[in-house]
Amino acid sequence: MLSDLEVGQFWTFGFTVLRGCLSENEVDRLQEAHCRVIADAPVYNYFAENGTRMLSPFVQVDDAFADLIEHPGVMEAMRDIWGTECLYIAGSDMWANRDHTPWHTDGQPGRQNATLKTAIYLDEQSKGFGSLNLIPGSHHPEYSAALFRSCGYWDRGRPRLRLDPDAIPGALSVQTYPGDIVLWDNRLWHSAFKRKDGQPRRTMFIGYMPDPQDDLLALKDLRTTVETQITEGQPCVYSKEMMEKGSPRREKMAARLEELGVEKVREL
Ligand SMILES: O=C(O)CCC(=O)C(=O)O
Repeated sequence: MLSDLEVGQFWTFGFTVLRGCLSENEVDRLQEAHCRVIADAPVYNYFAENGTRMLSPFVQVDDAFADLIEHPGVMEAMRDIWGTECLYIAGSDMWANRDHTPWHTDGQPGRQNATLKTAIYLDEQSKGFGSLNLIPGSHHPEYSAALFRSCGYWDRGRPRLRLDPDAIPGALSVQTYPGDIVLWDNRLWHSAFKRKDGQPRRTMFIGYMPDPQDDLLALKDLRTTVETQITEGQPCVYSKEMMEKGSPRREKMAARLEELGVEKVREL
């Protein structure tokens, strides 16, 4: 359970690190599955042609990945922070990343509603070795918009910063070890750079939104966010197999999405 101070820090700074959230067995299982699956994942040449591989969505490919969605440690932390359940929004991506990911925020700078990501790493990550870099507090809409208006530009429709990537005031490199999970509001401005040892960043990201309850604007945002993830490659939030193999927690989350009027939650 997160302490009151940890919850307060999340609201203030926009992230928390769940240390040792995954057991050694869970990490081993993920490493094995990642190794097996990433070798055949599509090459992703968005930034450069250097062999980055990325699979999105990835959770349906192996039970080890799908089990991350409702991991009890993650669910509990989100509940501690929001006072309500958080819901999987069908966004997931897995990488062997050999590129710099420049400073950016996910979506429009200054947006109001939070979306969350868990970041799961298979190696130790630190400054110079592929860590997630964050500007603490930059998820607050006014801060985010001010940063972009004063120091930003659009790159092929995506918001970036014109600042020296290595010298942004207040930026933090989040050191993690296998088993740690970073839970963060992905309105935060963030980046990650190549590892100095030439190895790829072996990472997995999964997206959530807090249950909107009776907030009609948040509800519309949730529906739109999930529906934009539904494509030919992912016709439903949960595949038939995922529903068959999932725990009661998965059934509960799927049923709640349906209750909220989200379409194409499960394969019939
Ligand atoms: O490349 C990375 O590791 C950072 C990931 C990221 O930017 C994102 O998930 O939006």
